[in-house]
Amino acid sequence: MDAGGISDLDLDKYDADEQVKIICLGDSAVGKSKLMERFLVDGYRPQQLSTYALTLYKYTTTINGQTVLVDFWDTAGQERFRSMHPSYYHKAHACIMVFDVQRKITYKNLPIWYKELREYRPEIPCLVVANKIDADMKVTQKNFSFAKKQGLPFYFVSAADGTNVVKVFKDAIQMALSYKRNSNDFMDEVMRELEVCVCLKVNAYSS
Ligand SMILES: Nc1nc2c(ncn2[C@@H]2O[C@H](COP(=O)(O)OP(=O)(O)O)[C@@H](O)[C@H]2O)c(=O)[nH]1
Ligand SMILES: [Mg+2]
Repeated sequence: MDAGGISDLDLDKYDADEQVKIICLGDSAVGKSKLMERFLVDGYRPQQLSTYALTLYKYTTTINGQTVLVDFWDTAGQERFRSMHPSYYHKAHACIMVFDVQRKITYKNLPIWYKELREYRPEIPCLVVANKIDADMKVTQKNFSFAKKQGLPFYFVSAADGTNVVKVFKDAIQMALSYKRNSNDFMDEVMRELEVCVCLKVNAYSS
């Protein structure tokens, strides 16, 4: 498997028509892993990839008659350094960005995560998730303006009692799919290769 987790072998193995990669970002202990586990409860097959220090969950679902294989990528501690390895972002189609309503600092750090995300994936859909609302329902009255300012969808959730968890993940899969279908990723790659070729030619002529 390549670093993007996308391979035709996988599509065959899971008999899937399409494959998307969804990543999770946010500070340590905001509940990223719990959220994934909550969504995946029975059907998940975690795979620890030690080289990349992450856990990969494979999930299949049917959307409009098509089998979609979703690779959910979860961190394995690297987020402590407030930065992820580029391979984590590589070919991701959507991002779920999580903070903990009980710890203000995790909300304040969202712009750091968002900036890094946009350096690698300028266009992918990003969903902002306020987790642990079970601890204090009053927080849902509060105004967390980061998502609104950036024009991103926002959800109050609880991995502990399950509030909105399925909704967030289903929305993320839908957004990842429509991004993949409509994006210019493929053309971007072609253009980049062309640019490299042109550069090589220029160099060849100038020497
Ligand atoms: N009360 C409450 N605790 C949660 C919730 N989600 C996660 N936790 C707790 O927060 C801690 C960190 O969760 P974890 O999923 O490991 O966070 P990660 O580091 O972001 O992956 C654990 O002790 C969880 O039990 C939630 O929705 N409500
Ligand atoms: Mg975790």
